[in-house]
Amino acid sequence: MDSGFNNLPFIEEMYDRFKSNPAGLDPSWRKVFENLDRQSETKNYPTYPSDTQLDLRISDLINAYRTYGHLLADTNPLPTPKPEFPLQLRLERFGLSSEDLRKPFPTCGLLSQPTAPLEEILATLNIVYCGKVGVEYMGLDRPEVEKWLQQQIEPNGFQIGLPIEQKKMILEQLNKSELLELFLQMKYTGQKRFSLEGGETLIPILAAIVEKGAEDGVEEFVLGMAHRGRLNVLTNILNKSYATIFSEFDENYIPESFEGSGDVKYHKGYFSDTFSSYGHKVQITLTPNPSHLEGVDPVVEGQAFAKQFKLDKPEAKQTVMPVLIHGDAALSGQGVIYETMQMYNLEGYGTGGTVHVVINNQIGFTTTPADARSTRYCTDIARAFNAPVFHVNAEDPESCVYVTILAVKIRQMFHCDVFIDLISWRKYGHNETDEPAFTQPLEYQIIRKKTPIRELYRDHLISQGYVERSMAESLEVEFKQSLQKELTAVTQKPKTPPLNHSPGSSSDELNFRHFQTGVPAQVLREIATNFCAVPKDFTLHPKLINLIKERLSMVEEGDSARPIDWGMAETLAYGSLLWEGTHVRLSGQDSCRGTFSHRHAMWMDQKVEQPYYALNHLKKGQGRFSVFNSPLSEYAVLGFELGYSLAYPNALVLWEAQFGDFCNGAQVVIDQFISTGEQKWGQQIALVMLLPHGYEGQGPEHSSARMERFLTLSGHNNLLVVNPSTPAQLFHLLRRQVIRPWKKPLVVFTPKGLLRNPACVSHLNDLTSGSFQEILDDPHPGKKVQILVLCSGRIYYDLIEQRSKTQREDMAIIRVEQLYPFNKEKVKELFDKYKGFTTCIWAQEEPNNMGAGNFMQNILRDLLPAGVSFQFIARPRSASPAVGSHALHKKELEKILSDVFGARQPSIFEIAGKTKKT
Ligand SMILES: Cc1ncc(C[n+]2csc(CCOP(=O)(O)OP(=O)(O)O)c2C)c(N)n1
Repeated sequence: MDSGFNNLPFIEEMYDRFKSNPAGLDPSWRKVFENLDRQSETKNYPTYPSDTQLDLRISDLINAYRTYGHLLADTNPLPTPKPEFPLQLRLERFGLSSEDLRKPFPTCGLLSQPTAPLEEILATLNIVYCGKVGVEYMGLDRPEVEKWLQQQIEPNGFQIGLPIEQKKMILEQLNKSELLELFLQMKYTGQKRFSLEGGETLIPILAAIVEKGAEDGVEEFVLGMAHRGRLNVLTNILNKSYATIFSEFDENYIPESFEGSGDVKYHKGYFSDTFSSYGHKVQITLTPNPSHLEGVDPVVEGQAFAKQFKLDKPEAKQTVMPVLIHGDAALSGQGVIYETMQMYNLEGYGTGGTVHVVINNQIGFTTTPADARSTRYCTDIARAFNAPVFHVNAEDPESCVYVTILAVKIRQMFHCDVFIDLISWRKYGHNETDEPAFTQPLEYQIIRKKTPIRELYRDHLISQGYVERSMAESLEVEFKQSLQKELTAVTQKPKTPPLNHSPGSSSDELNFRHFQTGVPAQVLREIATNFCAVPKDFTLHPKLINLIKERLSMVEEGDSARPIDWGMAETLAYGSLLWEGTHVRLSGQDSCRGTFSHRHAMWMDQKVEQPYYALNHLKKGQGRFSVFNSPLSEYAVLGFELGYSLAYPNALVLWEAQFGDFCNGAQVVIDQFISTGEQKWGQQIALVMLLPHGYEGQGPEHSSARMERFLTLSGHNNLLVVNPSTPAQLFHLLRRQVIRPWKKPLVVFTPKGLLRNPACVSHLNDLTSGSFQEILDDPHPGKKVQILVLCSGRIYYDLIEQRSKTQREDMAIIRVEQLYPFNKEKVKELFDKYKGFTTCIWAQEEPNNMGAGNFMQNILRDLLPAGVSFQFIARPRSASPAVGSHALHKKELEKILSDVFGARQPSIFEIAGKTKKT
């Protein structure tokens, strides 16, 4: 940088020129002196007492520039009104005035010489902190970052004199970035692509992340981003071929098999195994994302964390780096970012820092920053997590690359998040067919006259003698020709008919194939013994001492005195999978102990408050068990666990809601990722969701996990929706999730009161053989069955209790354990078994418009033999999922039971009206 550092006569000459003819002076110098003059105008600002030491005042002045210099930085490529000179930087504040400009002052380490004229100190501060980069890094409670960054930038500002090869590389990246957009605009006019134009410097930034990251030990990058610039990133960073992108623009394009029914091209993911220019091998994953902005963020973090966990080495966090690319409006508006960042330093979730890049085009669809946020910067969330932020002018690609190098180093050295706020503009409307001048007429008058960044930079390099115009122009021509060649090849390639394959449509034979998931009694005993062995010198809570004894006796005494309860069956499911070498991870609010105190996967030493995880002490060579109390978030934590599971498909990964009712806080993850990921993106998702569900009089927000919603989302065999009613069923279900070679997301409605219901138990024998059953026949049907009651979950226990009270012999009570996919054949077999029954009831505890009833009744009505009437018995239709009063709750349950047990033979009229005609 031609700064004139340490050159007082030069600065004095510039100041004299400024005084006589400000317009004739280089703008950067003009700014320095304008600021000085404006400072001297300041009145009425508290000053330092006159006897305050000079070096203290200067040191405070320097720190003020380090802290607030960004407020004056020239980071906006669009013309903006000159900012008010910040009070924090006014000379008077430091007991100084323009009279002092030429007087020598201590430099306090800013310059190499011990003293310098005040104007030289100020010129340096302006160049470093008020140039094309504004940096926020002071006061973040990261003194080590402050010191390090000052060492990097204070000698030279944000320019490092990049080698000529690197300058040429930036030019080449800008060429590829802008010319690709121009080419697509020309060939596919009117098709949406969410052009990067105005923010093309993103490509040199991402390339620098990969280059610098690889140099600093990163082997794998996990990226998440929205639609803007995605095609550019796919091709120019992940090396997806231009030909593939062109073929996706073809109006007759039909996705190939692995992509399912597919998604729009600007949502797709990609994986690339490549080399940095220095020959470092790197893997780059761009995670597919839905339209829902920022929803992908926690998924990326979960993937990165799982990859780090798998590496199982101390430097794992340095080896895998998450990178999130945001839009400015989304970054400041979407709460999931806060939830995601809240995890950055947590043992079970922190990935060692994320590099964030903001394509800050200063608009969100048609909404201006003034309407989009209350904060000064779109990045102000960074302050909450002490993350440094570099605001950088997109029209200065070299500064952009330099801040990227610094950002990567900060992440690698200090393990924190860091933001690059790429301040840019957007060439078109929200998409290419949108008219931006409806809402931003003046801004777009300016934007339409803007010179592309590529041209600005090319001309800068030419003017500096780094490249010749003819060479630069021939590079452009060559690239355009190569794009044309690829396009011609695509259009001439004969069309192959798409494979008639839809990945979600696994056959019934596959869906209902049973896997032997039992575990030999001897192994279960060993697991229980080791699990229940309290380490020497460990002080267990007295109640847990009893619980552990009971748990051991459940397995040791076998089928005799003590049956197996829910908590033990769950523990044995995890324990047996760990025993077989599978990694098990469970996370959720208060999941270590379990909200209902049934799990106790972590014991706390009562004297020293140190945790102990017995499931990690089963045997040598076992799988690793991780259990974490999550932050109080649903959206980000479920997204995180989904990402983890995607990156670790052979592990048993479970997310638990505190109550199933709260899972709608994560509805975007459920709707946009879990239930649709396979069909849209060909993802094999093995994640398990544990959702406590059940009507026990706890009111509207502690009763329902909204089973009906999961059933509405079910289609194309995308989900397993299960409501297991016995400990053994849970045991086999969790084991099946790992043992089954193909993966589907598993939604499990889990019990609350049943955890302690003496009727809800299993026996050791139930765990030692067999498999999960989608439908459970009645173990004690009546002698002359007339009425078949089908139900799911905890109401079964109310029904059998009532049956035993009423001693009814005309009923069989069948449990639908797996609601989706529904095993019709098994139900038909039971209809045959109870041939002659006249009434079929679907009984549920949820209101009539909720629960599984509406889903089930359509299926059951189709399957029922002719002449059998059908009744749907539930709580009355309701807006709120459950009543608040316990007394009312009991009355409602009594009504359900009396309806079921008062069920009478239907009239001929009812049969004709309500059953399928044959
Ligand atoms: C969660 C969510 N809400 C609303 C939208 C609709 N939407 C699509 S783009 C957009 C504006 C995004 O602005 P910004 O984040 O600045 O990114 P840009 O498009 O400017 O790159 C909106 C509101 C969405 N996709 N996701």
